[in-house]
Amino acid sequence: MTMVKNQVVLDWVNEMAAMTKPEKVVWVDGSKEQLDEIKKIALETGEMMELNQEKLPGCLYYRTNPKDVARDEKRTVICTRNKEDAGPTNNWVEASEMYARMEKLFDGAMKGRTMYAIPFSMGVPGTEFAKIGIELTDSIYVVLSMAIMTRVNEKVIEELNNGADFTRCLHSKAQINEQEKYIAHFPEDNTIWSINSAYGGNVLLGKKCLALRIGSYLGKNEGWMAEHMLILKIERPDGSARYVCGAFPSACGKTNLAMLNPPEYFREKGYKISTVGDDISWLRIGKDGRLYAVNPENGFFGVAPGTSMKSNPNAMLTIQKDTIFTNVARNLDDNTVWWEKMGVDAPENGEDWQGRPWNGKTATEKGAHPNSRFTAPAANCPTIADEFFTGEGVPISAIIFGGRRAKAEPLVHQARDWNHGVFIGSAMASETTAAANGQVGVVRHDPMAMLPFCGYNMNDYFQHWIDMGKKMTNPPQIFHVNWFRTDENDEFMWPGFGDNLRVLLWMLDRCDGKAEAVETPLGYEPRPCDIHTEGLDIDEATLEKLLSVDKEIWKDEIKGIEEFYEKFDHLPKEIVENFEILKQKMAE
Ligand code: GTP
Ligand code: SPV
Ligand code: MN
Repeated sequence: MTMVKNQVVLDWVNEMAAMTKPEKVVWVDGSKEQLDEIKKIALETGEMMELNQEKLPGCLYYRTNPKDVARDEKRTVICTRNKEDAGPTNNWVEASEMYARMEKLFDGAMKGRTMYAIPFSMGVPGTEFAKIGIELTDSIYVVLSMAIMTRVNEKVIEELNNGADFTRCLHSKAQINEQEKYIAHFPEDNTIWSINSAYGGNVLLGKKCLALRIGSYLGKNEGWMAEHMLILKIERPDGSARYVCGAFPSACGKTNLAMLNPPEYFREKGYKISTVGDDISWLRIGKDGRLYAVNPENGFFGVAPGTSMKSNPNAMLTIQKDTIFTNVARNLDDNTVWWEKMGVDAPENGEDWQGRPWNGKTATEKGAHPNSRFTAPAANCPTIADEFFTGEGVPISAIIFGGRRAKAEPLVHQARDWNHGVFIGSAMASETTAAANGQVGVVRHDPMAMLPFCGYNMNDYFQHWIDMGKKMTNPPQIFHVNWFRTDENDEFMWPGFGDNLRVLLWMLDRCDGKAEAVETPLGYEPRPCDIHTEGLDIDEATLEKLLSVDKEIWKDEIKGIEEFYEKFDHLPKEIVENFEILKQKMAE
């Protein structure tokens, strides 16, 4: 393999090794031969298990400590010199204090283990968007996952040897000690330290930690944006291609929308969907004044439960090979995987996500953890877009915000303009999910789906959105959707999944100035007749309900926004103005 010669890199790795004291340091170059060797070690030690290699070639099974099954927001910290720079929504510890605290935890944390050094790129190396990181870790799960989720190859090493800057990522699973778990970010030093977890978003440091928390900080300083957004391409029968981004909180439907399978009626007409990204977007303004997006990741870390050939066939086809399954149930008869709402019978002879004997017929508890996941190469996805591979930005026509709201939010509405859209994003709320530790199903405000991922002061983050809008001559239209509205029996009223295309088509027509809309206090909305319902069994009364805005409920919503905004001491005036307009319109 090409050797890393950059002395800054080598000094840093030596320093981290002197602190963590591993038995040895192994550089990872991403080659199949080396990854196969590393995989073998994980199978020998039991860190991971091999699944049925005929049915699921290249697939592995991984189980975490039952207390380490999701992102841990309470233990996630932004460490700056001044508290003000972390802002009102982040946990903060003064940077030097946090280094001192964590140096004690990292001291000897890798004793008897191997330290793997993984140079990786977020984005295609060599493109305008790409950023390099190096993750040092004592977890083989992390090595194999990073090789799927990021670009790990010789080009990255070449860039480092040419003097490229990099994010310094240090991870040790240590003893998976809950009390001493930290996921700490030092944006001012381009550094991330994570200890005592071995789960996804806490430890795959290229993802939420670099691509969002450090990324958003870099974006603010360098004039671009890092967002919790999917990217989707829609081709219509007239040959036009459009790209949209969507920001929904964790486990609220990004992967599913990104891989949307059009209803038969639209497929036959020639509508086609391709997937550019399912979780993270990096966005820059192009010379033409439009907003361009790339997906900096190289794989999908998707929610397993609910994924079936009916709900998301493209995801099911993506995970047939070279995939890591975490905390799902296992079928012991044929050594395959299972989860709730997979659309196939539960195993009679199985094991639940904690490895306990489990029989789907008699079980009262879930087989798979609600936040169980698959980690799969994006290249496996049947709908992956060509643009994903070039790493060049795609021009964004629409930005969609959304969340899980049983009652308050209509199926879709459109912002009057960019600043109104920024207000909508800043005020959005969603019911919490199993993707993060804590209570599930409680409504919380989650601006732009970035509450857990903004690496700096959120007041300034809102201002950055307003400022970016001012720099664009042709900004995307902004929309808000809610696939999760329920009726009086608590059943979802909207079929969701592939049928979400029906809502996307109205949006695209709005972007093209073609579709009708009515004005509501929230913005523009389609009339029921503006939504294509061909081939869908839904009556007009239901559609009307889905699109309705209940002013009584919105009295409480407004109170909720007011309370939430109290956290922020310098909200942009454009947001305040748009909130005032909403209050007036709701009172009319
Ligand atoms: P993260 O990876 O945590 O960021 O989540 P995500 O936003 O990508 O969510 P994902 O697409 O994985 O969906 C999460 C859960 O919501 C899954 O169980 C899906 O089956 C379900 N879901 C997704 N889209 C829809 C929809 O349109 N309607 C309904 N009812 N459920 C949906
Ligand atoms: C999310 O929680 O938004 C995820 C999963 O995409 S994790 O990588 O764990 O953050
Ligand atoms: Mn996510």
